[in-house]
Amino acid sequence: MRGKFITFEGPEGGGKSTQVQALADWLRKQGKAVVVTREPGGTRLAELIRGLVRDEMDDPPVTRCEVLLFLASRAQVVSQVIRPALARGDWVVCDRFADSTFAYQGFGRGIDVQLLKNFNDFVTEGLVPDMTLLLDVPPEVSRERLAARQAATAATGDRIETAGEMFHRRLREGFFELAHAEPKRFVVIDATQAVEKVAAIVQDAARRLLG
Ligand code: Z5A
Repeated sequence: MRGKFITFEGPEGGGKSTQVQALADWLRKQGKAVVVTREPGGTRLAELIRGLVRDEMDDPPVTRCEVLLFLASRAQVVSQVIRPALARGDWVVCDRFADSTFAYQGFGRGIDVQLLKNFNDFVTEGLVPDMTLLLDVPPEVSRERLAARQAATAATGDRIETAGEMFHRRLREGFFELAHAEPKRFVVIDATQAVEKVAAIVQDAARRLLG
């Protein structure tokens, strides 16, 4: 029997990486084999692409190039990691997927969302998550969390994190619009709550897939 495919989405600093690990641990306790992956990334080539889209460089990718890099990464991880895992019956938990392209490159950067959906269908061959957990935080909370993390790790914000305020507002609205259009797939979670509270809501949602 095919496994289930769960994605986490939302603005930066919403706690996706934290909740991906917590959900994977919980699913394993329920007896599921779980594969954790992320976008961009998840295979050797896709991780190289991740470096390219996140780096500060003298000649950063133009928007159309950025779209194609994210899609190229997705083609790799879908065919080499996600589809084989689902075919084995494993559950796949993925940190970002196609909705990030629609929100960031579509609503954020202004590329036609329908065009992005067509490209996305090409690279995923129609693969759609069984459930998408949208961890919503307003831009102020996102900024505070990233600043705290940067202070703790001496890291600097990447090219997308440092995009302007309006960009971050548009992409948050974009995520809401995507969720509104597919209420059966999306679960929208107020991710300003404590980590444990968010994890409990995520588990309740996943219980529905466990049947
Ligand atoms: N991107 C795109 O443009 N198009 C695409 O198609 C795709 C992606 C697939 C990926 O970067 C970038 O690529 C991303 C979108 C773009 N844009 N940026 N920038 P990434 O994967 O490195 O970054 P991210 O996905 O935005 O994740 P993040 O910044 O690491 O945040 P997060 O994973 O959502 O949160 P976290 O790492 O779990 O937590 C962040 C901090 O907050 C950390 O210190 C936690 O301890 C803390 N935290 C977490 N939860 C809480 C709660 N509940 N309360 C308080 N503090 C918390």
